[in-house]
Amino acid sequence: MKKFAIVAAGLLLLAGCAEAGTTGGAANKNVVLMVGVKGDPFYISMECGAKEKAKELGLNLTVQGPDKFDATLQNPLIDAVAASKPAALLVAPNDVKASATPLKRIQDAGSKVVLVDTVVDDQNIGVSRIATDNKLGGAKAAEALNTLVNGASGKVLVISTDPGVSSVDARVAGFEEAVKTKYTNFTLAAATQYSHNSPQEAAKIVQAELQRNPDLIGVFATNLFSAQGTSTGVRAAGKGGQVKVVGFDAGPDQIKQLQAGDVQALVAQKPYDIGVQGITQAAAALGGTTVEKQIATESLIVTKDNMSDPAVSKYIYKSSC
Ligand code: T6T
Repeated sequence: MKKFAIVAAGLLLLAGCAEAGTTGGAANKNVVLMVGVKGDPFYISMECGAKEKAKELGLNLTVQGPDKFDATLQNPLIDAVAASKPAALLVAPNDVKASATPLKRIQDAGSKVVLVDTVVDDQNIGVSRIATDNKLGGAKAAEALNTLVNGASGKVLVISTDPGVSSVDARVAGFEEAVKTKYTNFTLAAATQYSHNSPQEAAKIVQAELQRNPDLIGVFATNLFSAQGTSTGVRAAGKGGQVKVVGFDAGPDQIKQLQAGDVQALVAQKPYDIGVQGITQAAAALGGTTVEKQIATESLIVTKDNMSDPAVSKYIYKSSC
């Protein structure tokens, strides 16, 4: 019995080595998480989940990311990671098209690629794709905005980051579709405006739009930085609380803005869960077990009323693990 247990443990150990791939006979347990941009509480929270799971599975995780959400900055980092031949790469690509080439290169070189948060158009890239159901999140934002204005008719505006970012593009699509089909009381004041992920730019955009359309009743800002800037801009224009703001994400500063009444609803994602799933799927790919091709994670609406509920507050993003 004891002998059998020792043999079984030995086999498990070998299976463990095979799981993480091998380089030069030694087990390669190196996994890299390439985030969309450094210092963003969304990605920090994802990193926390990934770290926790990697520790549990005995994988070595390192985290990298560009200083700006920009494929011309992220792509060379992906190539540099490829040179270190990690067993797996978890990556939030900066652009649906421009990120594809370096990702194909690292995948062809043998690293398992798992897309987290954002994707590329090329369906051959990535053994698994894990992201919030962003289209649904956009529809939830439209519903929240409609609730905030009590179903009133009026002009609304969408402020996003950059076209070509899969996550925010899907949120815009979900919001616009909901406006077209369900919340027909809303009229889009203008085409979607792009802040290039800069809060300052988002603040400028909304202030300029309020000059052009003083009767604007609401704004949907599609991610953390555009939402922070939009809320600041609405307040600076003297319309805080009057023009309703719904923002995506739930960073610590966004929660302060919710408390202050500068934003009325947030669509919080579950980045920690995305990180856990990212590592889980990478380990499955390395171990040759079943990999889930596509995983859609949930989002929830956070307001001043529910933000202190532990079932909600546990999803507020972290600025460190
Ligand atoms: O909204 C998240 C992420 O989902 C998106 O892809 C990029 O922006 C954030 O990181 C928030 O800043």
